[in-house]
Amino acid sequence: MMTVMTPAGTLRPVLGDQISDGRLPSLADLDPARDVVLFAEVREEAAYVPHHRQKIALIFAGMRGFAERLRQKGVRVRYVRLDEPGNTHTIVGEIARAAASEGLQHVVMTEPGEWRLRQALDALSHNSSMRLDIREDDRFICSHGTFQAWARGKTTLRMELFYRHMRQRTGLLMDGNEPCGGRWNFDTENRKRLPKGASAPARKFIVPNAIARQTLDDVARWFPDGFGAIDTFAYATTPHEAEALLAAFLDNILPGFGDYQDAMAKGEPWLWHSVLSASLNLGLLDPMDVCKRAEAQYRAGKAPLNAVEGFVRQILGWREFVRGVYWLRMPEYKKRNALGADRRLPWFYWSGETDMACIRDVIATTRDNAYAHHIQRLMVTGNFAMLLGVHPDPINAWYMAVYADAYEWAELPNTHGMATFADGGIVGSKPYAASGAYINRMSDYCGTCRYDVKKRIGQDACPFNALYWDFLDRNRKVLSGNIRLAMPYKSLDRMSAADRKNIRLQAERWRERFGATPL
Ligand code: FAD
Ligand code: DLZ
Ligand code: SF4
Repeated sequence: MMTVMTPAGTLRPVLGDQISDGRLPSLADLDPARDVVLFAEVREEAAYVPHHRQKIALIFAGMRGFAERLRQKGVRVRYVRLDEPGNTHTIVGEIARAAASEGLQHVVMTEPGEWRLRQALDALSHNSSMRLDIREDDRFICSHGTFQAWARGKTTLRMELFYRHMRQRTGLLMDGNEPCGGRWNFDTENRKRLPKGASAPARKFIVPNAIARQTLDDVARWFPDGFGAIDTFAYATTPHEAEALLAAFLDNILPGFGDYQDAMAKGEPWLWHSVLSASLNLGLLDPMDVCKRAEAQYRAGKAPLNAVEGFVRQILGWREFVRGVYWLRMPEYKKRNALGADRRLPWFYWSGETDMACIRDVIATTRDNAYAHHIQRLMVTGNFAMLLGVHPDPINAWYMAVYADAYEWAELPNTHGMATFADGGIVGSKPYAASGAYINRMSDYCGTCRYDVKKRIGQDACPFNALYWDFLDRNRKVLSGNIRLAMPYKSLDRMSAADRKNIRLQAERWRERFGATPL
């Protein structure tokens, strides 16, 4: 009797930030009759930095929900829980284990978002007999090839020029060959301080579904001492929930997005921000769809151009740009430390125990919500770590750990490039260094702070002030030639030698006091 051999199927691992029903390149040609889709909760991913518990729960709930939806479609799913006996606790270990036990030699997956995992997968492919096909992640608007072609021959990479290029390529917010409204950028209209008494619009939050609730219980049990509150979890874990958040944002919040984009207010974690980064980065939302729907609000007269352009620039511009820079410059990019920073990160970044009202508020929302908005990340925690001279590694580890949206392709260029200037000017043309005056201008923090924002020296002086001038003084060799810093260096040079010495001593006292000691 003749036996008919069906060709072996394919193992299709799906990573925790690949929760994209119907849009994942590695599942495009899935054969439900023969293929196996693999999900693996593993300690290596969950613990290579001490992730916020909401971030772990978000990813595991996203994976569990996606696995369930695939099963309901008749797909064979192998789901490895964190507590499953035999779990090797690495992605590559679980791929090898699944391939062996399912008898599958062909593995197809979508490229990972982080360099270290790409390296591990390449090593697996070289060291085993299995055939590993890694497909490009087309859930971004700009492909690797398009970014490389744009960057070729350029000595500096500037987001603004990349963004204009992408507007032209995609036709987003274009009227023919011209940008809508005759301008590419409405930033100057987007720097308003929040008026007294004004409060942010009401926003929609997600009540965790059954899978998310079970996952939150598991994560609370598995990571009892992990960072961050867990019972305040309100993230979308399914495409349906993310769609509800997006729709509510477009209707109720987008119209005011531009005006207060740079503002900060005590006890107001969200203001007019979209809080969609975790959904976008998990794969629940498609960035091009989000941009097109924001544009449609403008075209329908439901949101002003400064708001829509500001929002589209964040996604089409910044999000795609930082990813492009990451893949263009890794692995060398991560080793950069242009300012020779060498200090420890103060413990209050984890505990929130500080008298600095601005930092205390940002750490509070970070712990409660695994979220802080961009200006808080950039001008409060990022700026302060840079002024102190904290080494880039602990800063990166902190940003990777504490935010629900943190993946290295987005986190590293923002931290190394924008917040700390560790990359020496690849992402930004100057460090975003600022004294307390900036925070006072853009927020209501200083009014309730125990420190005096107007003072530079003394125990009750705002620590940002002496640290700011000391930062400029210490880094004179690298920074004083930067034309965009000409004004502050002029002010510094007008100070007497005694003033500069006092600033240096005061800055050193702050470093000691905050535990920013040499590594
Ligand atoms: P909104 O203000 O509503 O902006 C809309 C969307 O634009 C965001 O959802 C996000 O997808 C995108 N976006 C905006 N700014 C940026 C940016 N600079 N880079 C990339 N995308 C952007 N963003 C991450 O997604 N992951 C990170 O790990 C991350 N780490 C950061 C670290 C530092 C030090 C800094 C300064 C910024 C970091 N950002 C990161 C960028 C930005 O702060 C967050 O994307 C934003 O705060 C998310 O909140 P939101 O969704 O309300 O954004
Ligand atoms: C962040 C994360 C965590 C905490 N846990 C897992 C996991 O257990 N399994 C998994 O497949 N992915 C996880 N992730 C997401 C990965 O770290 C992410 O896919 C890579 O960093 C690439 O962006
Ligand atoms: Fe922050 Fe200084 Fe203002 Fe206090 S006085 S809130 S430390 S900027």
